[in-house]
Amino acid sequence: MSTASTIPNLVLPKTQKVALVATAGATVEIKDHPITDPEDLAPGECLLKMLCTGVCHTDLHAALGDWPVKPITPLIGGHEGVGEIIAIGKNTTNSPVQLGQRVGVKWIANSCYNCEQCRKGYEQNCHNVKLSGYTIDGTFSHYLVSYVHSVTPIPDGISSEAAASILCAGLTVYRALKYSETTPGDWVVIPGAGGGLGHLAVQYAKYMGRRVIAIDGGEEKHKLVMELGADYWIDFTKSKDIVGDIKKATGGYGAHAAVVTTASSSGYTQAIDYLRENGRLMAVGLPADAKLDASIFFTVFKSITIHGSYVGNRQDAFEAIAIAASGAVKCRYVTKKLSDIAQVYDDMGKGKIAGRIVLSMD
Ligand code: 8ID
Ligand code: ZN
Repeated sequence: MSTASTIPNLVLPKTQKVALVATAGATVEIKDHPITDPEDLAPGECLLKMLCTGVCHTDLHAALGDWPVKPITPLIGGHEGVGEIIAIGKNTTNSPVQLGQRVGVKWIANSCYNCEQCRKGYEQNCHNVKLSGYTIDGTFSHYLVSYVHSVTPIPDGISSEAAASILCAGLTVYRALKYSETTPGDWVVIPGAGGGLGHLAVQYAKYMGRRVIAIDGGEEKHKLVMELGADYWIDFTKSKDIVGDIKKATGGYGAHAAVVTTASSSGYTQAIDYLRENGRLMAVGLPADAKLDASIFFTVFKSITIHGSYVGNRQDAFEAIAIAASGAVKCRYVTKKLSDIAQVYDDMGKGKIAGRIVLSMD
């Protein structure tokens, strides 16, 4: 009989604190929760001692239960966390990660790697997918079960706090830019540029040599995106003509791509109008219950592509983390405690957060 392997002298407390939402729309609360016994880990599973986790707007959608696909309840949210592997399930073979290693947990907690979508590299669209903090327990916890074949190794040279939000926000916008079919010098519009995803999108886009038109609201976000290298700023709360502003910035032709990272449908408005011919609308932000209002005539007439871009696969995560670890992309975050989460959700719902909030598990 084989047993689980653990780090030396592992002693686990009886319970842990987690941030839990009892039913959709209920206030998030800090509760005691059991910790999985390493002997109960299935082959391929590992137990992580969490170090920190980012808070994504998706976690707020999950807590509110406002999407057409519903999360489990009671829900432990969170899907951009970094932890240390403290146990690996018995009979686990060919583990690419080791005890004591620092790894990241993504929204895509695990894929089967055998279905048609996985075989094609679309692990995020796996028919048997497990979603962190949505269909299984997430990173708003001190101890978490994860999967050795799906976690993302965190390289030395990047802190856990700096790496956390790359695992969702960074990876997602990195992939959207990768598939935007733009080339260096091309103009990319980023509605939501001052938010968690958006401020990383500005940086990945600049790293890839694109010119960036950042759209968001308020002076704090204006200052942030200009510091991060945006070439042009539009305040959506003030502009009377966003299409006109974008045409002006791009010599009259419009932008080559838009990576829409807002949580509100208003960020999608007019994208078809401000893209130039053969432009790409990369749909990333996930407003609840909204329809994309696009002119069919101009979508066809201008040969526009509308591309839904959903997080990314393991390779996208490796690439996004490697770029961040090189120092080229830096998450702008403020560190808070897990117990601050209700306030974080409140601020997020009001659009008050520039960059990201990362919760420390200390
Ligand atoms: O795989 C995916 N596609 C994916 C992955 C992760 C997150 C999608 N998301 C989704 C989230 O569920 C959410 O709907 O992306 C959206 C943005 O997530 P976030 O970056 O974590 O949210 P945020 O930090 O609140 O930033 C949103 C920004 O949008 C601005 C806000 O001011 C904020 O800075 N904004 C809004 I609300 N309306 C805007 C508008 N009309 C706008 N900016 C420009 N124009
Ligand atoms: Zn996310």
